[in-house]
Amino acid sequence: MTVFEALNSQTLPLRLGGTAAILDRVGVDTSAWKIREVGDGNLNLVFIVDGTKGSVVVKQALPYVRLVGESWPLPLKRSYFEYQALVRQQERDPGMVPEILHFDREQAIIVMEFLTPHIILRKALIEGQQLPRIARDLGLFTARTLFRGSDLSMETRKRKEDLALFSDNVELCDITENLVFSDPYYEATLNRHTTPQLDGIVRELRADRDLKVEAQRLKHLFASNAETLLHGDLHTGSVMVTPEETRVIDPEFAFYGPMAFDVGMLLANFWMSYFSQAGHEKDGDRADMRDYLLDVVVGIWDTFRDEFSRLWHTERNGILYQRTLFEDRGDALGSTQALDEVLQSIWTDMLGFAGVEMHRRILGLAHNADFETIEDADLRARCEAKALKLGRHLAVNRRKIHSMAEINALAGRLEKE
Ligand code: SR1
Ligand code: MG
Repeated sequence: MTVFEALNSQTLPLRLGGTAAILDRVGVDTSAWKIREVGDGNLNLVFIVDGTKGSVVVKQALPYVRLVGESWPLPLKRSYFEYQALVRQQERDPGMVPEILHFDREQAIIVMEFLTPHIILRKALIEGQQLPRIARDLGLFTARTLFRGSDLSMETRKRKEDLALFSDNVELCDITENLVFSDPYYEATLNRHTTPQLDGIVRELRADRDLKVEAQRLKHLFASNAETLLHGDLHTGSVMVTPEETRVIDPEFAFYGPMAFDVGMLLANFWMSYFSQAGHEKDGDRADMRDYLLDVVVGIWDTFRDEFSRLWHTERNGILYQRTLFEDRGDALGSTQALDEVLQSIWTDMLGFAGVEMHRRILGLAHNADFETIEDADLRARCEAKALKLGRHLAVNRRKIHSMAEINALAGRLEKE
């Protein structure tokens, strides 16, 4: 049996220096490799390897949660699901994920293209950068991956095989089920809100019966609606950008779940960025940045809806809403009616998922840098409180919300409070 060994800068060339695809990209002289561990995520080791010819990224899963330590074991197989998800995402929206050069299942290592000069989208937004492509790229990515990984598109046997394959990503689903849908709404041991000024609103939210019922409904949906292959952790830290290019990384939470989950998590992170901007105004007013972020939210949703609709009319070859019931019988209106209903249900659930994501990033274990890097605790609390209020509104009132304009107007009013 092969023994797992966590890489370090000494062992990495020994482990990977015999792999042609890597040597080809980095250069054959392994003694010239410069290796940096740059992982700042919650789970894994990430190295950048620079050689005479070029660079690669080496990602290795650890057998525990890096954020917490060895007391929280986490299986290495998540690396296999990440690899499988990257392969599918590349097929479903070519060019939107990093190229994979090598995968070692036993050592839980994925070697991939080094994206440069890309930076993490969350960092770019904190710096106040406006990326012109992200709304369209992310709207297309979500529509294409979610549609093409579902029963609307896939051949039934292939989809059921995939459903079985990813259903083993249990421990990562378990993290989301607890950290997103349950922990924020009671005094869970892992919770930490870093801002005591929020104690009052946190008490209110945890006593809010309507909110807790919605959070549990959403959890039910997440756990039981195996609709499509999700990225599973699609936040602004899982996107790398330049002004010209957008790439999606880190799908280790991939599994079959509701389409609305990826879209909701993604949009939540833009709304959080919106409320955090006031904490990053040292170098000047961020009014333009706030307008930009609300435009991005509208752009992602509009692009998602339009692309999903296009795929519905052109690629609907799966077992659901089959053509022989509609178009082939001259009833194109029937399929359009079904599409409207599917989109309406994605819209409603997406808002709910966005709401709980906003809560868990402030109240739960895993926070985000948008708020965490605001040093002034009073200011941070004011920013976070606005996000908590919007999150509550989205989760509880999602069935009564009809447009992005309505939500963005509320965000604007909260921002002015
Ligand atoms: C214990 S893992 C905490 C969070 O980090 C990941 O990026 C996911 O968002 C997860 O919920
Ligand atoms: Mg991640």
